[in-house]
Amino acid sequence: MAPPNTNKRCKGVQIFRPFVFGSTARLFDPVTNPKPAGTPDDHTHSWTVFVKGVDDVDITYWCKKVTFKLHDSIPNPTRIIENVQPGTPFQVSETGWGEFEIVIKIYYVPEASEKPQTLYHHLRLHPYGTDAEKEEMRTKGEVISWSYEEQLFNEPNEQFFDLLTSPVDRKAAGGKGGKGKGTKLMRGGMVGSTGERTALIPVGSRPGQPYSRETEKKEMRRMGEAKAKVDEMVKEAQRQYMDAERELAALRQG
Ligand code: SLL
Repeated sequence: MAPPNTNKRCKGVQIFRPFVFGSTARLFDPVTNPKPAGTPDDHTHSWTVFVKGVDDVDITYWCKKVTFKLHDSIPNPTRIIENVQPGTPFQVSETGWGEFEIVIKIYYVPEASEKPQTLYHHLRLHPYGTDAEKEEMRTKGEVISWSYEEQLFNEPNEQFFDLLTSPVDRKAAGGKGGKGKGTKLMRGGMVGSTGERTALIPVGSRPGQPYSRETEKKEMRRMGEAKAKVDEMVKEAQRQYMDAERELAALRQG
């Protein structure tokens, strides 16, 4: 018998889920980051590339598998990561000497009936950005290149919609199954008090977890200030233009 048609799309519905991807790299240093035995001589850094939930919230209910295509100079460059513990990153750690583009492919759970999606990440080993940002990376001893992303599910089918919005089984999701609190999943208000899966990001930031409503507000303030500055520059340019026009008119009359 044919299976029931569970592939009906939820018309007009869009659901998004935040996640983070990127890399963290550290220079080898005899004290702070010693080279593991057997590491080739020309390798200067250790690094990790990952895809994970914001604040390590579980994403395995929609993301089933992630492949990372590394540089061809690296032994078996296509790494397949699946069956991760809910609430832990999909990640690959390596050592090396050079920066390159990593092709990240995200595969969805079968219920989604969605084709995999490709992301590109430039592995950064060396401090970059403004002088202040470079200095901060040197001081911390870590080169961080992370991006916040939102996975959009457009008109998910009914079965997947239920999965996306159903209450979290904390035990299955790596928690302690009801007993005890403070599982990773509950941190930062990512899972509502009723336990449903949500798209909320945490209220505040903490080290290693920069994505929050607080950062968002700061960023908006920064953009507001930048816009005010640009508006002022436009006004100043208009004033100069009017002055020049007046000067020109006076010269023509004279
Ligand atoms: C460059 N376009 O020339 C880049 C290539 C390749 C980095 C960087 C090898 C690690 C290994 C490694 O770090 N490759 O041998 O496992 O800078």
